[in-house]
Amino acid sequence: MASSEELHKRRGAAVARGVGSVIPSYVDRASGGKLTDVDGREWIDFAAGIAVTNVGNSAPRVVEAVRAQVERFTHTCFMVAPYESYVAVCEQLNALTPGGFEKRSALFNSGAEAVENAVKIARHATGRPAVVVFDHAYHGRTNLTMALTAKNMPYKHRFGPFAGEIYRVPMSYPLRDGGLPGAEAAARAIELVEKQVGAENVAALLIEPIQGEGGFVVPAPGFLPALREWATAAGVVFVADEIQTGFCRTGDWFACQHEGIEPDLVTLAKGIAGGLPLAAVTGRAGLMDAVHVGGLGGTYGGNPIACAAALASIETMHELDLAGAARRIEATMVPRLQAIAERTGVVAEVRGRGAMLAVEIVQPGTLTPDPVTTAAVSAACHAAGLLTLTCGTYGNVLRFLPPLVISAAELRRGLDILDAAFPG
Ligand code: PLZ
Repeated sequence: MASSEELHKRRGAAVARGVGSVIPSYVDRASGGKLTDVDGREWIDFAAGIAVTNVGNSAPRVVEAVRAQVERFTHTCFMVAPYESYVAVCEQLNALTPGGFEKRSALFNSGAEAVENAVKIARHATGRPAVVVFDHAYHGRTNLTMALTAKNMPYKHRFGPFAGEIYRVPMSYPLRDGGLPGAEAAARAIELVEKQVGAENVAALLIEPIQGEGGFVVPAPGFLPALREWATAAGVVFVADEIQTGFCRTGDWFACQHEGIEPDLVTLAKGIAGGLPLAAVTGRAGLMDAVHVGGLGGTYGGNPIACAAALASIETMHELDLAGAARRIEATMVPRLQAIAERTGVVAEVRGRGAMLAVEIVQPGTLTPDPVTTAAVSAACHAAGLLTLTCGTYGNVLRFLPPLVISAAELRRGLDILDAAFPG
């Protein structure tokens, strides 16, 4: 087998430079909470392929379901010749997502595509043009979703012009807004929308209930419910982007459940199918069915292999109680992260929910972001065999997204490496 070093050389001559990688090691195999690279080195996985392999890599049920489906048929295109598993995935999503009302779903390939379609549906159903998004938001890399995403580098720089009718308002970010109560932070955002856009022009309000790439920002309690209430009164479609937070990641099936809110539409991807590419928009039947026949679709959306994997992943989440597993991961990790914060003085906040946790790193005694220390800690983790990711508008958030099936021993080992990677 070629070594990582050899593969990296070949890559330089074959793969476009614009596609980056966090580590220079090439994967040979992966399962549970571990990756093994082609050089035989083992990594503890605190990334889960960016919150995708919630059920673990090559989860037994997923492997079995994919194998069986590949043997039956690989692709017919649901828009040409439909099949049961697409319908079954939609039934599952309609039942699992928050909201007791009648729902419909449509399946796509990537998170960005799901977000694009949620905007299409909201605009079509309301006949309104505007979309409200938040500071630090991340919704994807396609043209419309670049416009919805906040951060310039690396996502948007020199890739414009962007789609119009997107309006950005302040997020509730307790560490950086003086702990503004949720209802007040919502009122601040709503006033901007009403004064600068006009509620009657707004098709959708799009928000990650806990922000992902933007820094694992958990809004103050009451923020999401106040926005939900305003959207209802204003006839605005409330879209929750649960692409990173969904499927047991935060200790419940979906992050909206922690605040008891019911979105009109929810966008889903990542954890849905145990690593196979699948995404969805699920929501109120009246909105979803407003679109004319043929108005939604795509060649691969709801591919049968991805659908088989999704059904097996959802079954695994039930069977292993992975929401409970995420809560147990939180209970193990948070005290360790807090101890690191107290020891080093560079952590301004430990935050997140379930197995979606992060530390925000600053210059001691200030709120000045310290992306240099953040990168150094992450590099020290990588050198010691722990796969971690950074995020945040200021590049100063170290985030932890272990597969929910990580063993207690692997989790402990990862935390020991992390502890040793911090200065002091
Ligand atoms: N919405 C909330 O987290 C994807 C992006 C990694 P796709 N996040 C990881 C990168 O640098 O490209 C994401 C998300 C939220 C939408 C998306 C987009 O999902 O499947 O990457 O298109």
